[in-house]
Amino acid sequence: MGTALVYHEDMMATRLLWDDSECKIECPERLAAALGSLRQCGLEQRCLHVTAREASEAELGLVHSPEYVALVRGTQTLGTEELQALSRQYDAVYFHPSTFHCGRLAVGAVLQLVDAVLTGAVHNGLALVRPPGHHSQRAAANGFCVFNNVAIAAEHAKRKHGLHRILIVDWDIHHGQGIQYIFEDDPSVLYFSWHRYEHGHFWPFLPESDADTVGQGQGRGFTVNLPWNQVGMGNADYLAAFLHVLLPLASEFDPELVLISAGFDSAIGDPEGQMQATPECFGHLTQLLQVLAGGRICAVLEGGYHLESLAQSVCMTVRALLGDPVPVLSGPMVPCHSALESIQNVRAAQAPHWKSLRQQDVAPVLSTSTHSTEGKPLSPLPGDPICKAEAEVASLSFLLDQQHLHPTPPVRMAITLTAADTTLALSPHVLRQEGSSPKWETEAWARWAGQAGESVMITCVSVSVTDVLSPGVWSAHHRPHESLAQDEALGKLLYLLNGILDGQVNSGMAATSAPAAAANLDVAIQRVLSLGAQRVLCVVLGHLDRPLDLADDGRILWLNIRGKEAATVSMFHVSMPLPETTGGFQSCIFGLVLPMAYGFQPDLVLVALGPDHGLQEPQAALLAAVLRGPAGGRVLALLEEKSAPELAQVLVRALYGEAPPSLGPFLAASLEDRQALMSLRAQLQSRWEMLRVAASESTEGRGDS
Ligand code: Q9C
Ligand code: ZN
Repeated sequence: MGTALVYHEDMMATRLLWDDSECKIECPERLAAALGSLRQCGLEQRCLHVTAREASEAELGLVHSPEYVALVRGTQTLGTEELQALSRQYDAVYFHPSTFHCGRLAVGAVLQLVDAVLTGAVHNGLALVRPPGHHSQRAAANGFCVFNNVAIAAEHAKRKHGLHRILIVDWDIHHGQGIQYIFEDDPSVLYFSWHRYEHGHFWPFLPESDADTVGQGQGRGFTVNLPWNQVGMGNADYLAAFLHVLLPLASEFDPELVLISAGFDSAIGDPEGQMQATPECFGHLTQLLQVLAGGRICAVLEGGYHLESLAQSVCMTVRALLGDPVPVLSGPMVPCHSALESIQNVRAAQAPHWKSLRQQDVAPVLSTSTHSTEGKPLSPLPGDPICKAEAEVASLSFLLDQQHLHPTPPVRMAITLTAADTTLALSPHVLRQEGSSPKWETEAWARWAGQAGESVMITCVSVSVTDVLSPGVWSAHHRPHESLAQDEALGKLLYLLNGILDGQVNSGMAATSAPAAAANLDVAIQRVLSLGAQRVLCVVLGHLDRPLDLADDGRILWLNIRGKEAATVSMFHVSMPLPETTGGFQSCIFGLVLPMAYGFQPDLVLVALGPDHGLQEPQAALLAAVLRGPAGGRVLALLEEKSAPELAQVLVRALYGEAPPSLGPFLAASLEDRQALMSLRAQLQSRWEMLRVAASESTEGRGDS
């Protein structure tokens, strides 16, 4: 099991044979650049290679008319003049004598990828293909596209594999109107596309690309268009679109397969898109999609015309597919006014068709005053920690710079376990950490936890990470399973924290005894701060008290998912009830936890499961999986040693990068859970702008991000 890379070098053959400034950007070097970068990053070598085959004409016929297929077949023997004359019959298309061969290879590549994923040969994969497909229609080439690779794949998944629900995510910067037309009345295919639109002034200039086109007949609500009306959309805008539009609908739809029309002309530097999203963004988008369909994702190249940006974005996508951590998202996590208007409009247009939107605070179209006045923030802002981080020379920035040079830690996941947890089956890639911090240090921290004595803490902060962690100490040897003393568990926890902040280990899970859980969390927070972390996100489930002496200075964002009621103690101390239904849980995660987590841009995420955490295993897995995003995968989970081994198992798998299991059938959120989310959003969105789902006066006039 792994990630498939489907490709055939023949797909470099098709190219423009005459002068055409519009078409010349769709060139063979695109594939060479993407493949070259994958090799250079060592990613290509980690994929399972599948050589593309030519699709049969019957397979092309799943979507295209026989006459159109025959016409394209006929181009193989045409001369340049005739090819050019035929190309002029279509909008932004060129034919080459190899077009039919390449087009069949492109379709065949995607079919092989779908077969590999749906037979369980691989988890997921990427097809690097030319020509692209999403503009192609039943009987027409369009926008560099000849055959509709992704649409044929969806039809194939229905017919050959009996699938009933397929999600197509089209993150290319152009509207895939071809896919939209093919499935507009089909409720078994949910088509989501964002695209540069500029109120209809951008190619392909179609009114049906706007947010109010939602599909027809049985397919109403299964076409989702998010038009961008300005250029310059960036990471925060794309992330907001996923969190507030795509993910709620897609979770409710509950797809069996996700197809990505993966065009990278939506990335920074692209001459067509003129957008600002950085390559990492596509890794994060991929990671988020992995919570759907059990991680069965087939990504298919569409556009992308800035060779370096394309190549880097492809690498980030493949890293996420492989389960590697993705580098943190850069830039201000504030969606721009125009993006929020678009998000607001598509939510309003789709609300009649989706429970997950209907039950939320969907503002009316083009409302300019949606900012709620109920529930004002209870405390003033304690200074913007993000600006502070930029101004200070943090000791952690040195560590993080080092990690930039070696972005993937040698150990992806390490766990400290006690005798109680021996039933946990370990992947060969998950390390059972035997190392412990020095006895004197552990004892000092244990004393500190007992007394909260500051003098002890000062002694400890002078210890450098390298003193504590020497290379080669991470070993997979099993030790005799005697029960661990509390100090020993703390020593291991400290050692693991050092490993994570030092870049040796990406994520970890530490066992703690129930009585020591709160104290250990307290020590972990102080230790991370003493090592120079600027921001630590604590996601606490169940009853675990927030340390009384913890300063509310913006360095800790404390999210307690357990509270009897939704409460904003401060902008950095929030409590919310654990929703009762799948739909309620999903909107809590996508609509509240993730927007705040990404907006905070933490150096580390601590997840602590206290007593009565109330999480079912699939919920715990989803939470752990998505919390890998905001801090580049640096997550430490604290688990009570008496926890069910099944819970430990799903957490390890999720933190390791495996796709979480499905939450089960969608059940709409209760009225109470809906109201809790709305009230928290209203109280928090002035500070946490990623929570916004609608444009408001306070962001009006803000330029491109
Ligand atoms: N400056 C794909 O990305 N030209 N096709 C638009 C606007 C056509 C794009 C001109 C762009 C086709 C797959
Ligand atoms: Zn495109």
